[in-house]
Amino acid sequence: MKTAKVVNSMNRVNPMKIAVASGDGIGKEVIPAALQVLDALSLNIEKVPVEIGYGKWKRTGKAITNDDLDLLRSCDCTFFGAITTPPDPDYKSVLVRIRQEFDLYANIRPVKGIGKGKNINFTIVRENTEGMYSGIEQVFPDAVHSTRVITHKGSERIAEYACLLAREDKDKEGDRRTHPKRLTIVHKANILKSCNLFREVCISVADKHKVPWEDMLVDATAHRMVLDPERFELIVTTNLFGDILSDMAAALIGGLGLCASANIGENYALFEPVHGSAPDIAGKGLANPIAAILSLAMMLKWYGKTKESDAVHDAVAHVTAAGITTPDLGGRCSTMKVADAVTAAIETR
Ligand code: GGG
Repeated sequence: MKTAKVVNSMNRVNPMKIAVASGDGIGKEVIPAALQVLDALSLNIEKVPVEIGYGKWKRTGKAITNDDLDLLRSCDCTFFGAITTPPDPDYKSVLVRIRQEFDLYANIRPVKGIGKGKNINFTIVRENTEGMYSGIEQVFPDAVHSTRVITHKGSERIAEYACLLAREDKDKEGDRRTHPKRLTIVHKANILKSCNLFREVCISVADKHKVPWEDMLVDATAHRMVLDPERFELIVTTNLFGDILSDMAAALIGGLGLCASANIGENYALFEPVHGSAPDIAGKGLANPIAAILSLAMMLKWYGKTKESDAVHDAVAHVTAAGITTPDLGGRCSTMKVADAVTAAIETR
């Protein structure tokens, strides 16, 4: 089996080319804010705008087209904002479609407190292409069957990715990591046979890589994450469980406005804030741009620009510590004021 790379190591000759899909609602505010931060790094990056989402659906009847997918494909990766779900019974999630089309099987969601919950620091590795989001659904007159698909291959490659992450990065004291992180394998194997397969495959991959592991039922994980979130280092889990646990984890560190994510495949990746389009605050300059800015940092790291990625992280930590925050974190600053402060911190450092 081909092993995934934590950092993209494709040998590229041309400058980096990214598709920029702001999407809907606050996506249209946080993505330009993050791009301003990107510009401050003076990198040679081509940006290709791609319109997808509810706005496009209202205008054209389609939220995403094959031409849009080709445009995304013509770039190294996609920087994505947020999407509103159109009121259409036949609608298929744009994000699920992109994840499946590009086989973006690993959804990486770091949970790191930078103000509230500052000792919380773990990563959720969520399987991203199967599970409850397999897209296999049968609608009967009085019932709907949604098929949960867990495969050996899908479980093996997400476990392999998690084991790579277990040895990556620095430890809590900022030193080079000598011991791998402890992997928590989250499942519901006492009830679901599909979870039994997931659990067994994850254990055998962790043993192969000598990564210390524990396994935990998803309900117990939710309970312990609220009581003692600092105990977690790295979680690997299935699609729906990872979706739910990561939103809960976000609440422990100050909210979705801080949570970045990467959707990684063998040859392509998409980076996006975990939050949605938040129509209630859209257009008011209230949206927190930090999740989008940290997603940008994940993109730079994936591309191999580690120094620039670290600079973005440092600037965000500096600005947040200075109390320059949007109202969701108790501040009074607008989206662009926070982005301006992060830009200035990068320029002066
Ligand atoms: N940035 C994540 C996001 O936009 N989430 C909203 C979402 O999941 N929408 C469902 C869809 O893909 O239509």
